[in-house]
Amino acid sequence: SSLTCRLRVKGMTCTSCSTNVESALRSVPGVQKAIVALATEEAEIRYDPTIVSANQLMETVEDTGFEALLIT
Ligand code: 9UX
Repeated sequence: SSLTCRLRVKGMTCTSCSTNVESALRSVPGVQKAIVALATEEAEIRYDPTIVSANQLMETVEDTGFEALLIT
């Protein structure tokens, strides 16, 4: 199964920042797809909700040093 959530990621200043957040999200078990856009400060993540929760995805972003807010 899969769900998609969008997060606002605050504090990214260069493309390495967004790449680092993307890599962190993609390394989480249950994440099927993660795209992080620097310009819009948005992350779109497709994930298996039986394995990982949106809250855990937000914690993953925050562990990389950025603030995460749930959009949808
Ligand atoms: Mo860019 Mo971001 O030099 O944590 S990687 S500022």
